[in-house]
Amino acid sequence: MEKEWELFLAPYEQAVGEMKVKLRGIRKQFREQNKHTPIEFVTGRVKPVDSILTKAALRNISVDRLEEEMQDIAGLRIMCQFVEDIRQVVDIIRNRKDLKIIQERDYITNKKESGYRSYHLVIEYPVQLITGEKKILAEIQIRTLAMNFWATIEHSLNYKYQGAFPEEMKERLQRAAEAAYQLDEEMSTIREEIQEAQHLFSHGRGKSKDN
Ligand code: 0O2
Repeated sequence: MEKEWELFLAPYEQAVGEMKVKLRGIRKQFREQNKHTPIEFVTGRVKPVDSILTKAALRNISVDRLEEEMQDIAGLRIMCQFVEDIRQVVDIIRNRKDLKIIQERDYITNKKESGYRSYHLVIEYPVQLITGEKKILAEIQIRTLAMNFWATIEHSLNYKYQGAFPEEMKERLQRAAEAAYQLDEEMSTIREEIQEAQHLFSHGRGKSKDN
């Protein structure tokens, strides 16, 4: 990678690293207190340079306006077991003092035409550099395991078809999204029983390992 890009992306790398630790820390606290954790697992990435350039061209964002106009150069993803957990995670993030929520996009109540469902937060996050503080934008996507399964599959197919899905594939994906939604609904109805079983299970065999 060119030195200039490396320097530009360094604060984003730092932010993603710090946020992963912090979000995983939330999960750890729930586990230590033997409570159901609304966070199943966390991933994070800095958008690759070629994806940044493709998206910038697509959205007419000039390269010297990336900091202000591209909100997902730093991206975090939080996976939850149940739809109800998503609300709890959003509330926890809202109450944090180390970041500021700039925008919320609720693609759960208002799913995208593709069938995509997730809750998006755009945040402003301050990183401490040797030159002082720098506030950067980051996007946090919060979704259930079922929503993540769908989005991951759809994303790889999207890559193959470059967004131009044949009609039949589009319909199949929409049906699969509906099935994922039904799965989330079913799991929600038996949530209390599942959580009770998980509680007993984790007590019986000691704490599960972290990822
Ligand atoms: P990548 O490869 O994940 O980084 P807009 O699309 O105009 O509504 P914007 O600014 O793109 O708005 O933000 P949005 O929609 O809140 O978030 C975009 C990101 O959400 C995408 O990033 C995806 O990660 C995810 N996403 C949005 N729609 C879909 C979808 O239909 N399918 C899947 N699989 N993911 C989706 P990027 O940059 O597109 O890609």
